[in-house]
Amino acid sequence: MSFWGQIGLQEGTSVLGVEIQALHDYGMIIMVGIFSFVGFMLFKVLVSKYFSVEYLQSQWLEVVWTILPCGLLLMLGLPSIKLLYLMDELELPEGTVKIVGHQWYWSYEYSDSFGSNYSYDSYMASGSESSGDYRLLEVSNRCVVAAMLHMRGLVTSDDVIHSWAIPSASIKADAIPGRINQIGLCFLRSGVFYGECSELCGINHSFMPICVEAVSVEVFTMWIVSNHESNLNNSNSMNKALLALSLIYDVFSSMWASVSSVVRKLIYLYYWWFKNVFYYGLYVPAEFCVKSGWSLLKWGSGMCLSFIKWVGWFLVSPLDASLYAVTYTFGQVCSGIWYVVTKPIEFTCWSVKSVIKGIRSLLSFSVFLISSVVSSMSSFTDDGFKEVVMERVNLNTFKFLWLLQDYYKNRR
Ligand SMILES: [Cu+2]
Repeated sequence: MSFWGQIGLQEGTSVLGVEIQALHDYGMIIMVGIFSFVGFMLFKVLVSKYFSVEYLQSQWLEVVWTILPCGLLLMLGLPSIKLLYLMDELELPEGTVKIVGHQWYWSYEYSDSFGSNYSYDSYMASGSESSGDYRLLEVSNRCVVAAMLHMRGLVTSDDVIHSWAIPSASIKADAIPGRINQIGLCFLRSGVFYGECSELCGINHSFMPICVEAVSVEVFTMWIVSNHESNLNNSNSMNKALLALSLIYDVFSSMWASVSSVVRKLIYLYYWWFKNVFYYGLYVPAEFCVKSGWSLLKWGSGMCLSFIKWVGWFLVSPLDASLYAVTYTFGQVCSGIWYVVTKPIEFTCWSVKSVIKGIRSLLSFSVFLISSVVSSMSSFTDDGFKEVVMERVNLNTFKFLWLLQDYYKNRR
């Protein structure tokens, strides 16, 4: 949460929050640089006494001061666009929290893969200042999520437009009646994070705070399971079996998805290897060598054989053989001329084709280069951090699924 006298943003508490705040710092560095440079030049122009009546144009300078701002704009815009898309990218979340805005409180529902239909309302806690809590920020029931687990929030509203926001996690989603907005909830650590309704929704807009409590996966699972227990006490056994079945189906479908993606990648890798290394690197040159060698051999032996034959013929009837030799040579010369005339056209066609091919590969290479630059620029956290986060999220996912599975196994 924010404190008195705080100038910068709140410290990032979610995976994307860290990236987004780093993007802010990165943008600020570039913009401070631009402001300093432009300010310095302006100051220089105002106080400078140097001038030249002959220095009227410079093409190169114009090219530079067109390209340079374009590059700067790309450097500012591309990481931002990439992060924007990453924020909407939510593939196979482990759990879902439905967040519904009301006039003037929030309600949270946990009914996705947990097998429970648990929901509760979250009002602003009254008299929070006297109990030592944060004024106008503490709530009666907090939204509980698991830290370092891939979760999602579905935000909607019951009446007017509200907005569910946690500034430290860089989350803000409008709660619109009749629409569902999706947000990723992957907090980096356990803790309590505060926010407020961020869309003017009526007279008590200021008094519907948001309070998220991120806990460890073990605690979260225990909490979900205990809610499920209390829920099940009111439902029949048929329901229980259905819920267990749906859970098992979820586990198997996610396992199947990961296995099939790995197999797909392996097949693609094999195809790529076969096509590029085996086919172009080994097969095509070998085929060329064998084919051309064979045809050269055939041609050479054919020529030798016909020459020996011709010599025999010449000894028998020199006139006929000489006449044949002259016509044969003439035919060869004509075909040579034909070859010389048509070959340049063929060569031109071939070179045009190759140039087009070259341009195409150059374009695809530049697209590849730009995309790799974008992907390297949009990630501000180092690879070590990302690896740790991935490892922890994977571990927590397994832990979560295992705990739930264990629970259902013991229940049967
Ligand atoms: Cu509001």
